[in-house]
Amino acid sequence: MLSKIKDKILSGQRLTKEDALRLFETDDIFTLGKLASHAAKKKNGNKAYFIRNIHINPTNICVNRCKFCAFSRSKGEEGSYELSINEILQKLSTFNSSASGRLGRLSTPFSEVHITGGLHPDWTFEYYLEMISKIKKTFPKICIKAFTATEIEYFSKISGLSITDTLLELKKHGLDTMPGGGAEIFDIAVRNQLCPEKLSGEGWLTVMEATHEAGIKTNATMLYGHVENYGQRVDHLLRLRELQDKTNGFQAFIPLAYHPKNTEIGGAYSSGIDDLKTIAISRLVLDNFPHIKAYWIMLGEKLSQLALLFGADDIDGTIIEEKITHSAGALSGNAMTAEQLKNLIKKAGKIPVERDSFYRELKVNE
Ligand code: V47
Repeated sequence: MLSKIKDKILSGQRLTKEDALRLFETDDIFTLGKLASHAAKKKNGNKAYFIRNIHINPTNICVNRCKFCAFSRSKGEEGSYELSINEILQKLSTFNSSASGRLGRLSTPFSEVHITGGLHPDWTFEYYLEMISKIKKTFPKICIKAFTATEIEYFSKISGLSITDTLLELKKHGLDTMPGGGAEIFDIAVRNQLCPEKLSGEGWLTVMEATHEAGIKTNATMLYGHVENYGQRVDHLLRLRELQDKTNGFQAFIPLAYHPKNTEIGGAYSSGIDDLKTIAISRLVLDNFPHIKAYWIMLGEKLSQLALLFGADDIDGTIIEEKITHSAGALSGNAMTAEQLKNLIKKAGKIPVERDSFYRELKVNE
């Protein structure tokens, strides 16, 4: 019975760790969906957001070898790649031009480029600064959402700058916002099992705190469905909620469904019920996050549409080229047009709102 939790939600009270655990253990998915929808409506009405964006992964060469990652390669390994700055600019201009864009007129122009990649052993911090400043110079209207907290910590190491100075340099060269990747699961035992070389959970939170203090908005993620238990998911959510109380710098939370193909830990895809549950509970627990994103690349086009009825108010964007999830056996496509995204949202009974990287509304399709 969820009646006590239901009363709390309807009266706007904050959920506890025990409440969150209880919600993960319930089979009453319809009640969960209704409650999360109620919470989502209180925040964003009947609106669901999307963005015209493109993902770019400058390299898959990485000094870390996270056991859930099928994308990374060592230097010189078969399948490793590095993009030059000119190649990145070329990709952006190809996809940004309505004449030659793979998806034609409907997908252009982009308002955001999302950039993340491996921790390259040889690239310098100056190379990354040059990368974003050249992108900004060539495409001044495109917001640059780039680099995870893990990359920021790596840049700080290779440059010898403090985390804050690293962030301020990036900001000066054109960084607008940051994605939420690299969070995985904060719990130390799980992290040691999955990615022992990676920045710790505390480290990730510390970098995000500094990022928010530097005036840069970010997202947050949680990779679920591998070896973690519900308690460790709840711990992750509560740690994010605590930091958001302090900084208010997170824009969206994105639960990332683990994909098992070509990874060292293997295992199975998450179930649709677990995906919907995790979206709904995220919406209910993270009462201080403005947005919950159903990332259609990982959930699939159809389940992300359904997630809009389970507390999500954002389905990400056009994407165009996705490598991280597709290396691990994504079942979704690589790109959707703005028209397709709008259609998914409309058919879920929501109002499609095209947004920019800061959730400023560019076009509301009543
Ligand atoms: O940090 C890696 C995850 C993340 C796998 O902020 C995997 O708007 C599933 O963070 N199965 C990168 N997930 C993606 C990411 C992201 C995506 C979309 C939007 C935003 C945003 C952020 O992907 C990594 C890692 O947590 N990941 N391998 C895998 N096998």
